[in-house]
Amino acid sequence: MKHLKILKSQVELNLKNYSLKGEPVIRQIRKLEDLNGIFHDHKAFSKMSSKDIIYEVQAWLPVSEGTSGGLYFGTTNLLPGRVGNEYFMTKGHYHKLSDRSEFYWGVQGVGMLILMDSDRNTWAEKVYPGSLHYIPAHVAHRVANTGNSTLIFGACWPSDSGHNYEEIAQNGFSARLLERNGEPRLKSS
Ligand code: S6P
Ligand code: ZN
Repeated sequence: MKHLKILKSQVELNLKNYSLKGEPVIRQIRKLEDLNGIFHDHKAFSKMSSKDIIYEVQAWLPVSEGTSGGLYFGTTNLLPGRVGNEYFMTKGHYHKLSDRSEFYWGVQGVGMLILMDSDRNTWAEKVYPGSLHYIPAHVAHRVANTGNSTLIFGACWPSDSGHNYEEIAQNGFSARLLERNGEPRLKSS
């Protein structure tokens, strides 16, 4: 019975490094080998250490996956680096229920949120501490780290959205974020 009780939430967010503490918190690590096929320079990719960690996600999923009306909270730590001239980035996905939207926000470091609509128009928003991003329904999303330090961003999404990674794994985004003369540029692929 919670009536009249003053409680402490079961999960805490460390506001400095955005790590989550408590139960239940899930952790998911993505190594370079998990990102096989997403970078365009296969030769550069094959010369790199496949066991290197590229990003780690921590999330609090308070209700079971697929529950309508619930929310999930996650944080992603994306390391700096490049495969050839392409920045380290997350796999990227549409939502399985594609009409579900999401918020991202920048916490530490700099990067780009790369977005692609269902007509395959691709654009990007700068990510930096305090940047806030509304990812509309039917828009694929991924984040690239364009800086020299770990990029940390937060995310909040509906518990019934699910992830559709297959579409991006098969067809990619219609543009790539590449480094040119020290600057990130979106280039049609
Ligand atoms: C979940 C949310 C994030 C990403 C994370 C990794 O909907 O968008 O927590 O899962 O940033 O990206 P990805 O594309 O590998 O799931
Ligand atoms: Zn998402």
